Amino acid sequence: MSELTLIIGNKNYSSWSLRPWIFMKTAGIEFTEKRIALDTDQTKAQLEPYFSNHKVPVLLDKNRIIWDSLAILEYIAEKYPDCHGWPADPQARAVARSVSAEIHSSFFELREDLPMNCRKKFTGFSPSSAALKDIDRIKAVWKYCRERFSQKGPWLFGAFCIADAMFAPVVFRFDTYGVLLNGFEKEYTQSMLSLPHMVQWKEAARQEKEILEFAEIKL
Ligand SMILES: N[C@@H](CCC(=O)N[C@@H](CS)C(=O)NCC(=O)O)C(=O)O
Repeated sequence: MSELTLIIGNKNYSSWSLRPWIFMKTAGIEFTEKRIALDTDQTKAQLEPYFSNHKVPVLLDKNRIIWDSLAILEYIAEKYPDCHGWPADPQARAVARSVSAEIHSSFFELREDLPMNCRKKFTGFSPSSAALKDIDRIKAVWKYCRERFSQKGPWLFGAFCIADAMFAPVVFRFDTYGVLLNGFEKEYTQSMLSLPHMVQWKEAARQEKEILEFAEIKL
């Protein structure tokens, strides 16, 4: 058994869980996965031991408990210096940290209006003007990174790094709600959706039976 355990929520809905999961899978870091279904009568008690305010994801490393997706990713980058958590170039790294912090602390309208729901596919969904502002900012962030730092690969900073993992749930959201994308935005989302582990996550999401009504948008 691996020394690391990653506690995640429902794959269909838990956007925050996807971030460390996809990064660790893509980096080839072994871990045991423990899924706790959210919003059930048992969820609170099941998450009680981890001091995470009853939220996922949580990483367990022997007697250490690390919660919050970005903190987990930082911990992994430090524990495995060769996993390419952050770009090697200091300027690229500073921007990668900035955009990761931004996606972590912003875009509330997008989260509210376009909840992650991997197994759904909407046609004719119109984001609110507030959500559109978030979407436009995300596209601008991708453009900024890609124009400056992505000479050596399809990802925001060339090689896949924590910043890409932070944006992975947004890619599922854009796909689910049919957000209009151009040129490099389409290429970037296509690269992300084609990652074998993204395909695997979505397939597992499809197998899940739970329905969280608050995350189901009715057109
Ligand atoms: N900032 C935290 C947010 C974690 C979070 O809100 N997780 C959601 C699932 S995606 C959760 O556990 N919700 C359960 C609840 O709030 O009861 C992180 O990045 O890990």
